[in-house]
Amino acid sequence: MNDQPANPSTSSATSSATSSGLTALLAHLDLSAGQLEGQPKFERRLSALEDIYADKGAFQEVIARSDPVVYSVSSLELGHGAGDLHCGLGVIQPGRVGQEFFMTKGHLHQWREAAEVYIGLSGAGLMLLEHEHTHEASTLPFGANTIVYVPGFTAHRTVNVGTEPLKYIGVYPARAGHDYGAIRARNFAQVVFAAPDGYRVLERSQLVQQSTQR
Ligand code: S6P
Ligand code: ZN
Repeated sequence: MNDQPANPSTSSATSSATSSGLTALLAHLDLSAGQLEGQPKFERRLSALEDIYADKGAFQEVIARSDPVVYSVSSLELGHGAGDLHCGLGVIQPGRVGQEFFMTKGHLHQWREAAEVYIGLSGAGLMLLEHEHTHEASTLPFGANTIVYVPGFTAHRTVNVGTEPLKYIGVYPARAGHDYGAIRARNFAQVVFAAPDGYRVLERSQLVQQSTQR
């Protein structure tokens, strides 16, 4: 699977949506298959996500047994012009690596100004947000019947804290692109752990201190 989703947009490109005619603008959601019918879908398996988990021992234990699909995204990318939008249907499976839940890799947009709207369809999750410059971090509830607006310059990661698949749609500028590099280097400042009553959110710096004090 390609680590870096395609970003074919340029501000001078013409919109393929308008050039292919208005009849081509309808897409059907197959929610049970987690697929936008007739559109491409990629799957991210656990083996591609080692960097994001704090407990490397727990990661090795899970991966020794199997390499499950953690999440998939089926994308609708009709136009590539400066004003066009893309969207993706994301499905994060329920599961854990040690005390951490299945979650997305997380990214900033290559075009930093690009915002995104996340629309929760089903399941129970969280959205981790972190501003690239101010480093303000926030973890918002996200799932069925919620919408999260992700502003520009804000890294975002989605976490499934429930027992069923977390399904959502993200809508973003066609030219947004993905930048995984900055997040890979330092990871998100907030970490979500399973707790008897659901989950708790910790600062990663707290986590490092705790493990070095042991
Ligand atoms: C794209 C949008 C989503 C994510 C998807 C997977 O801007 O935010 O479609 O690509 O949730 O997350 P990630 O971090 O692996 O791209
Ligand atoms: Zn995004």
